[in-house]
Amino acid sequence: MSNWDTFLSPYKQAVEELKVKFKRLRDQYQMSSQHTPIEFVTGRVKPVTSILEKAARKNIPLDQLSTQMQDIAGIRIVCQFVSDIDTVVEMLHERSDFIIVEERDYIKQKKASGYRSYHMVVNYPVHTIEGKKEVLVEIQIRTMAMNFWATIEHSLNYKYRGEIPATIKKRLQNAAEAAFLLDEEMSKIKGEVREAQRIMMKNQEKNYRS
Ligand code: 0O2
Repeated sequence: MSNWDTFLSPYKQAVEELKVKFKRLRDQYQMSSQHTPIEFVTGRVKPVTSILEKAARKNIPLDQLSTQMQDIAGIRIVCQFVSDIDTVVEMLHERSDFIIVEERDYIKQKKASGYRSYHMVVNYPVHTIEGKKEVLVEIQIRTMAMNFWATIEHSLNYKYRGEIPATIKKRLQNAAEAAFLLDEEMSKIKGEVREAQRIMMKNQEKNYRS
């Protein structure tokens, strides 16, 4: 690849634009005092070293990165409850600013590692001085519990270069089960939690007005 900055520029633009759009949705829910299915949104462009490592691991020729590597641009939408993930997925299905090309439900079908998350790959058009360019963006939708587990597991994987010792792997699987149970328990008191958050939000508004 002769110029990574040029290649990655539309991906950066896609991440910036989608972050703004999804954060705005969260703000709109908050303004209307409704429960927001979006707790927070993050995004990143895959670092060049990770792109090269993944391309080598998956045998992807560098001139086919734009069609064969789906997560060069990544957006993460983190929710409070598992049911919020369904709401977000439905919302994304309704949008007309991108085309969904693939969906992977690692919540119904968790990975062997214990990883749970909903992945949606979309074809997103960015408008540049050279015209319209479509890029693939991977949107990961997960709960805070799923995110906590994935973040920890990701750093351990990094530390052990993908070869996590068996004892730690076992503990991670236990932790994945605990995160699953946490999501289940929270779902059972979802109504209570939402009501409490609604009251808190109303009080905050009152404090601002007085
Ligand atoms: P990053 O940016 O460091 O997070 P593969 O890369 O082979 O696992 P594939 O087929 O490209 O997977 O697509 P997949 O699994 O739908 O998405 C890959 C991304 O999902 C990973 O990106 C992670 O962000 C996340 N992910 C998938 N499996 C796991 C897992 O077992 N543990 C954790 N912590 N995250 C996972 P990268 O490439 O790791 O990059």
